[in-house]
Amino acid sequence: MIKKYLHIMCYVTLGFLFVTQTVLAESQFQEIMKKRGLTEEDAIAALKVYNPSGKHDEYYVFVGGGQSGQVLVYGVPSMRPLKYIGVFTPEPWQGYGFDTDSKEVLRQGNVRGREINWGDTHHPALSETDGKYDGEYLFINDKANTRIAVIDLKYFETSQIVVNPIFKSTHGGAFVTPNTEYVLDTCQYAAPLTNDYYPIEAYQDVYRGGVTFWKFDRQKGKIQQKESFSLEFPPYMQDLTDLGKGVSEGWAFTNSINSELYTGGIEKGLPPFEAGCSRNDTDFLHIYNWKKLAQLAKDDKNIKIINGHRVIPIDVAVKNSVLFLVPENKSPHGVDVSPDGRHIIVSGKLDTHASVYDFNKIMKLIQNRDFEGKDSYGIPILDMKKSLYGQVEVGLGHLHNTFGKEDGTIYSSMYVDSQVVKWNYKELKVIDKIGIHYNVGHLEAMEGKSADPQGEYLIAINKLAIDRFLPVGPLHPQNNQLIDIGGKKMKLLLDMPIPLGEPHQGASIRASKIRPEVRFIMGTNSRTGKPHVGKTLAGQEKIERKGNHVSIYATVVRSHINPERVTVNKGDHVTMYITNVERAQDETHGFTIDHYNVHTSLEPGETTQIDFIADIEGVFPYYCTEFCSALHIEMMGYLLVKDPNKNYEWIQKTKMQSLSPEELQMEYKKIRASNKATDEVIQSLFFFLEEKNYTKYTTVKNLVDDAKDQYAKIDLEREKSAKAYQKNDINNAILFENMIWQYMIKTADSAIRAKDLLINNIATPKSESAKKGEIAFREGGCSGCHVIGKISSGPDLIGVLKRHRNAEQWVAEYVKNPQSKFNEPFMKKMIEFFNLKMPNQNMSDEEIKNIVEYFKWIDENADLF
Ligand code: CUK
Ligand code: CUA
Repeated sequence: MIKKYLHIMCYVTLGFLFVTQTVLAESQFQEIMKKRGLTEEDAIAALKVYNPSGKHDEYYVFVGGGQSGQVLVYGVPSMRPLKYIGVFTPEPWQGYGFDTDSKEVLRQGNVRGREINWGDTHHPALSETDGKYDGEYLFINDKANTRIAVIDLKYFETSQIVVNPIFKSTHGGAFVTPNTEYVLDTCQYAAPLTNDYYPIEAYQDVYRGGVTFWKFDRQKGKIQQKESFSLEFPPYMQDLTDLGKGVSEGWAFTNSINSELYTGGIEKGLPPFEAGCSRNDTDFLHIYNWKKLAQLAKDDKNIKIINGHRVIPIDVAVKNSVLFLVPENKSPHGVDVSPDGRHIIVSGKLDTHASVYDFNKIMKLIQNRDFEGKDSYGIPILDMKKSLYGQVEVGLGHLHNTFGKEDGTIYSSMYVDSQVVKWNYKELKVIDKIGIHYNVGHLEAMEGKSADPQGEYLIAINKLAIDRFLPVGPLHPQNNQLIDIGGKKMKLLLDMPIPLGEPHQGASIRASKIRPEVRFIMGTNSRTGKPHVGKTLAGQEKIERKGNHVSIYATVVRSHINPERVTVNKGDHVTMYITNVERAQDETHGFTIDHYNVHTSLEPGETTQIDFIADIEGVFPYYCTEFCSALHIEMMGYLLVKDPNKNYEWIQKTKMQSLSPEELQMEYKKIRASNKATDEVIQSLFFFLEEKNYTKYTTVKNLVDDAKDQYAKIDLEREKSAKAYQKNDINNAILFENMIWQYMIKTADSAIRAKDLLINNIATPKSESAKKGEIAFREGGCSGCHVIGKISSGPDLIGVLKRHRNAEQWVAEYVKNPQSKFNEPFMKKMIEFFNLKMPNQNMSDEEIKNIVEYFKWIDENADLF
């Protein structure tokens, strides 16, 4: 088996098959497997998930971060984490909750005036177009504090938080309608919809559940609270929801766990809540038409206003035939509508059967008004048997479902059995089962809850990790497991520990559908996407005082903060606007003022605002918190807070040594000369790039733009330097020249990267052998003396294959045994010229062969170096 596999590997990766190589690779494989105690299956799993450096994943996965109140983003199949997005919880790396703009978003989540700084994030939902994921927005709920957040996937940042105006607990969110008109969130633990007190005895009469329809405006990227509304439900304790699509578009389905209307009372000696609410054999699946409800909600006569929010009462919904119930097996959890919209699958935590409802049957019963009866709130109840398509015995503790690529395929999680079960909801039969470690909750096949499931991989989002990872104390990480579902049998590929909260649902999307920005338009407020009021360009920096309010308009760029000294009075309100005037990709700066609990992350082009009262006196360094450049540590300044009523006195004691005028002149000349030389290098880089039409290659062009941005800053420094020189202020002239040099280095840095990339773009492709040869050349010691395109401690190697007769063989022999050629007349001259003899690098024949291939590639592309 492994032999066959390795042969295939060699075909794929090398493109050809040398017996010797196979044997070599095979023995290496086996050696590694033996050393690490891996089986063949392990090795295959590793190959399926491994991404070599630089290779991207095929899918993004967003998972609710649980008690971290965040959203975790990782890639599949590698399972490498990419980001934790701060949502309901302050997140210092992103400055979230530590700068004024992000605080504004976070504080939208205050509940009844109270600051809340955490969340319990469960269900991320991607925005949809025709029931398919479009990659524009992500929504996430907070179960603990009844909130929904909007994340703009242009920036991967939270842009809005809304608080539910009537529910005291929600869980069934976020779920979106097939074109993202509404984001649904259902009540979980029933309570009065007003904010008043009612005794628990009033549960049946006054406590209520319901569902909130948050209106989403895609153009604005915001939930419109005024256009949102809710539908009242009995206090059945609604749980999860799914939206109809295809044939069932316009309808929604929400299950519930407490048809008993039980309210616990363990402290009074009554049976606990869990016993009372699972007494009945069935609970209720709520079936309602959101399209018609949205129409009804527009008319004032159909609604009541509670806490300023439009609510459709149960009786109005019943009268208009838009709300029905159907029994479902007791204590259900997930409800999922099939990709074509016809089948509705309900999981039963306490039942080994999964129930498949038939939307067509449900509609027929509704049309014929064929009801089994009414509940105590007057809602018509459909007959369960007549609504069912069928039931399948899947296992114990069935929680959630996700759909596969092939028609009828569904994957379900069995919490108690610790299994993922693959079955067919059309043929009503189980196909395959796989063990999970341990106790799986949600599961997500790629785009598995959309109208367009992709199959391939599945993630089991588990509740317990137990012994899977290195122990880190009694609180264990969570375990997300990657499963290959591309073949006949499911195969476990990889475990990923999640170290920050217990994730619930995951939502995955093909990577090609996500199109994030790499930089902001200069001066953007990332939380609004609009120009920031404090946008400041280089040269516009200033400090303004109005009464006791000091506004600082600052810029940051490699590697300085402008201004570098700010003095304020104790008690001043300080507003600092900071713009990152970089345009280079990934040139983020961070900013903090020590001891003032402020921090922000500034991505290229971004402006953010920081506000604080300078209420403690003293000297407070501020600095850049992101290692942005070689002189990052130097990127700092001082906030000086003085008490205006005090006199500060000190006598200067230290006398600095200074340079003589002659020494100053010498230093000035030196830096000027070095700037001139550096500039020549830059000009030659620009010349090369222009000549090779760099604008044709987007990434190269971005880099050259970055380089030119830096270069453009030099003119101003030159002026300053010249002015200082004229005034005979040589000291400062030198410092300005130094600044010029800094900008030149930054220019050269980007331009060299651009040149390398351009060469890669336009050079003929390297053969596998040449690629290996390049590695051998770099790592084997050759590059210590030889630089391609330049004479350095050794000769330039462009054309080395033309310098000798029978050159390939000659070079091979020479590398193998340099000594053997030292007596050839040409070599004697070379040794004399460089005053060096090439050492034996002990290259293998294979490596030498590859190096010769690399030299051939160099000659083919000689004009590029
Ligand atoms: S609930 Cu967590 S395992 Cu909030 Cu979706 Cu089922
Ligand atoms: Cu900017 Cu470090």
